[in-house]
Amino acid sequence: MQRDTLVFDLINQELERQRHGIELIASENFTSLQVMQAMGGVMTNKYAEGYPGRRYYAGCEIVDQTEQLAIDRLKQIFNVEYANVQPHSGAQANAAIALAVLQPGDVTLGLDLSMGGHLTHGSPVNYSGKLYNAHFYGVVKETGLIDYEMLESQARTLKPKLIICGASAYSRDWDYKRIRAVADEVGALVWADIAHPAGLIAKGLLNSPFEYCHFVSSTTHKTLRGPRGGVIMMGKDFENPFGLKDNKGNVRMMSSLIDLAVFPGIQGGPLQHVIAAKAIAFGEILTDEFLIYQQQVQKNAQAMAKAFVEKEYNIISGGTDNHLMLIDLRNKNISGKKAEQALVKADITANKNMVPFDDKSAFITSGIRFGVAAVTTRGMVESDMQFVVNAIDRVLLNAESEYEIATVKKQVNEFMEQFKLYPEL
Ligand code: DSN
Repeated sequence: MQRDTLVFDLINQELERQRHGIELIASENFTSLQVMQAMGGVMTNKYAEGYPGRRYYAGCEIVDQTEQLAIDRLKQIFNVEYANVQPHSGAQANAAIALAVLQPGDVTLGLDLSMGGHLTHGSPVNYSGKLYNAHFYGVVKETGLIDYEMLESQARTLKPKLIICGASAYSRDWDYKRIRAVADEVGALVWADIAHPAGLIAKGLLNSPFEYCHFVSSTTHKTLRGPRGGVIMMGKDFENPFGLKDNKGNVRMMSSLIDLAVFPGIQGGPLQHVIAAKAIAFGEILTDEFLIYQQQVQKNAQAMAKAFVEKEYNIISGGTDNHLMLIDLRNKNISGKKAEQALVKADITANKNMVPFDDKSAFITSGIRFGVAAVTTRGMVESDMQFVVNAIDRVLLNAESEYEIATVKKQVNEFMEQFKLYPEL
């Protein structure tokens, strides 16, 4: 078959874009070469509906072993009793938890998308807001911190079946114990979506949700630095308290209900090449090297936040505990959209983001979100954050000047030469 040079040329152009730019999208990272190689390998050819040892197809003896390795390593990383590594993405993991726990019309309580939450936590444009009766809590206007009092009073009034914690644009740690206390009071289950800070939690640098949250979902490609995908975990398996039944009318342990919700509930054949890559990434996470990486992520985020504050940027909540920060640009007289567009011209990639109590639409926004997981993988340390913040500041102050932006782009490309990316490719 003739090689498709058109597509491979584009893949090479993408590699060069990643090499030359400063990647600050908080949900992105760079996998190891071995993780990528597994994703491009022969396991993509295999159908394996079902679970290890219980498949609907023949010839699964080998993929059974990679999937079991991924499960065992993930359980070891977070010291949990149950793990499902089949969700194709974080959104799929979240859909499976909802399917296992909720009936259409049930009440849920999650962080508002416009306050840093996620689409799958009840947004009206998502299945989670269309199928379920979704309600929200927010952050305190003055501090930018989760409004636990609002969460508690909403929970007491609405009596949700499921309380959702976790965020896409929140830079502080969570008080899972406090959320569980009100959940127990009102008879709700608690689900933590740790897609963003999972890598920091894995290495003990942030609070662990497992003691207090019945379900935990995550993506595997953000701070966990694995392939694009999702996982579901439970610290302890338990009999489902609402007496939910499977399709044969049997009350089952939650682990069985989650397994059934992933397959056959919302997915068909698992992506065995991605599951093999997850197993490799989870092996990497178990090393001491990964602890050093996560410590550097936290140090870099704090150094970046400090440099922004020194330049009078308004970081929501005043700083960061994790790998990201959300900046309100209103005192800089530039919208999130305009900032994103100007930065990308200088080969700095970040995403516009609504800030709490934003007066602009989700397409324009008053904010921008920065994360340091990817640049830390490239090898940047605290002292490099000053260059990065100086470059961003110069672009935002001169967003209409093609000359200034071109000058910063040249500096960025020269700066990134020292941080090698996939030298083998
Ligand atoms: N889109 C991801 C993020 O950027 O945070 C969440 O799904």
